[in-house]
Amino acid sequence: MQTTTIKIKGMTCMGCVNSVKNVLEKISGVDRTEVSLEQAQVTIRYDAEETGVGQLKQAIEDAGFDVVN
Ligand SMILES: [Cu+2]
Repeated sequence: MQTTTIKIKGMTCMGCVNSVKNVLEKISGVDRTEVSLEQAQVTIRYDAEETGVGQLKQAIEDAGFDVVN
């Protein structure tokens, strides 16, 4: 398992937090996500053989948010 932290722009409420969580947890290989509204970021634990940072970032952007890093 691998862990990455991605900075996100555009989350304003718990609804946004849940949206980000939901899209990420639908990706196969994603084990656990922890979204922080205050820190505007998500920490994702994932299986690097099934998914990667590119796909994770894409899913966040597809959900309507901006990836900062
Ligand atoms: Cu919101």
